[in-house]
Amino acid sequence: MIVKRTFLFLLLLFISKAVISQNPIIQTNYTADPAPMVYNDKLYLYTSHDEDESTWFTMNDWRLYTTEDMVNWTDHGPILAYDDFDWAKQNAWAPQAIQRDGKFYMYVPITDRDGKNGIGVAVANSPYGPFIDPLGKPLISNSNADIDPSVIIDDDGQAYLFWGNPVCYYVKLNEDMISLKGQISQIPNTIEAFGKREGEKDDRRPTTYEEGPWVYKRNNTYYLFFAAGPLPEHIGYSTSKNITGPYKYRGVVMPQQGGSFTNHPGIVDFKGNTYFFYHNAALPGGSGFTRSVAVEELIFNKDGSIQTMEMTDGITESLGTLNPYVKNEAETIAWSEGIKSKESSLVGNFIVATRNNAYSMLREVDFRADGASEFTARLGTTHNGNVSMEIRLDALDGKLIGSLEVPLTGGSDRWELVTTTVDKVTGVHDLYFIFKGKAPSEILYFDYWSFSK
Ligand code: FUB
Repeated sequence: MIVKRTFLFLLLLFISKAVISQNPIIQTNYTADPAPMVYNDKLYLYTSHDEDESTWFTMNDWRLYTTEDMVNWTDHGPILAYDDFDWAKQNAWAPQAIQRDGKFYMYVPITDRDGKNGIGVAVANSPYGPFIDPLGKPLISNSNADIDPSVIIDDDGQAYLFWGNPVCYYVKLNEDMISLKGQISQIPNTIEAFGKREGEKDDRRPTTYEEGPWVYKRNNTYYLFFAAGPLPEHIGYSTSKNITGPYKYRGVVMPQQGGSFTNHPGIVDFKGNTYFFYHNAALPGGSGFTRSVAVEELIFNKDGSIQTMEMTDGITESLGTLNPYVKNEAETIAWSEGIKSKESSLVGNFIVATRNNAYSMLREVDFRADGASEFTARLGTTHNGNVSMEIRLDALDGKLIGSLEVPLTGGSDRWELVTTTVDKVTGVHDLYFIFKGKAPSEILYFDYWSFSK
């Protein structure tokens, strides 16, 4: 009997965990144009940012998210904005960042004060910034095709920048990463390199190449991923034995899906796997101008070709566990609903619960064998009474281990530390914070939390 019950419990646990969707990976803001970078065993994901309720590309800044396990993501907020560049007017579009000799370089497309597209570069001593513009002018100001930079440092140390819509340009970078070495060239826009475009007569776009190039190297083969037309975009790829080509078109990586008329590839190796980041319109309120970033594992065939993939629930297996006995930021989230992220000079990044029963969830939290019995959180509300937070395990209606009343602090610039006892919890669990309050918006602010024994 006990064995049967244990089996049923484990089966239920397995089923409830198996259906958890992880895509889109960011639910607290609209994000697009994912640019992953790995540094010191951590994955840094730089994104562009669609403002809420955008009906055009209303994009003012670039955001950063990090993960160590591919399911729990920490929001570091906006780390660079177009107005950090003196010469910029608007359009903080698709970025990419790279590390060289302990410095971090972000390449970003921007429209300048004369309405001309260009590519700027910003430098920092840390992947979190602050990033500053060392040039005071665009690094690339070649043509109106100057968007969507992709940077790679080859094994011989030579850095290359690729970019462009509706053609793909490239240039070598000097070791300083902020100046060009030699002439700008173009990957010939041939059907052999990029495949024939179907269903659209546009003399400037004879091939499927549209925009968003991303160059990735594996086993001495260069893969040129790109957003491909006609609209809505799909993702295609071409390969070459030389970084500058000639490239040969190899087919579709991801078909047209997801409700956004653009898509954008970002590829990285991390902890033994290769990940393919992209965007779609999957969040509530999503559209071609309110997009959201998602990720899949990229699978190579034995011959180096790539298996075409669908947009799925994403990476549902964590690559590690999360330690609840250290300070954890409230903006570290595996999944959430009704939550927005914000930032202030006082506490940095924090989250806001925007409605009753909004929640955030973390995956694979390891309470270990000796277990936790206390929970502490830094939070606050502007509402008097009846604002609370529940702590549950493994499901939204899973075991309630504790709850706390949220103190009236009077604003997101005023915070209190609150400690409550919780039912003893041991082992590895998904952890749910569920926020209760009757106010129409912004029911509470939440900065960080930890458990203790
Ligand atoms: O996000 C703005 C633009 O849309 C990007 O630069 C393109 O790649 C497309 O995603």
